[in-house]
Amino acid sequence: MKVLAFLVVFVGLTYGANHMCWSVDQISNEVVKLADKNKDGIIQQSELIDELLTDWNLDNGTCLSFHDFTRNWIDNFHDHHDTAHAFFNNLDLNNDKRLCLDDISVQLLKYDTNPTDGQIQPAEFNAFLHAVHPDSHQNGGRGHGC
Ligand SMILES: [Ca+2]
Ligand SMILES: [Ca+2]
Repeated sequence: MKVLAFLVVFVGLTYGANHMCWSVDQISNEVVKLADKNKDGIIQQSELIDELLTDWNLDNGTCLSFHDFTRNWIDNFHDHHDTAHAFFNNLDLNNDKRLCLDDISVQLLKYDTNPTDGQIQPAEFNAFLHAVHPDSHQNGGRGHGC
């Protein structure tokens, strides 16, 4: 039994996974639900900033530390720590262990194509998440172990 537990942990650490077995699609839906405060089905940039400022403890109003990002991401979306870690690294383009609003906006804006309106439609966020989330290419977007 101990060996099995070890293997489960090891596989989780190696390949990443989600404690709730949420797929990348489910995580994407939950992010939109959480951020879309005015319930119009679209994430406005102001909503994204509000979400990160109010609830995720942005440092000086501009950047999230590695710890704050991963803690909030895991609390809200149930990824394993190593998955959240890998996700953070994918987003942290300049590798300074901080995730700043500019980093996030620049990457999200690439997916603002459907329509291009300065807002994030659910399909756009989904495309973004599939591009940057470590589980998107594993086990149908569920990571291993699900
Ligand atoms: Ca909205
Ligand atoms: Ca858009």
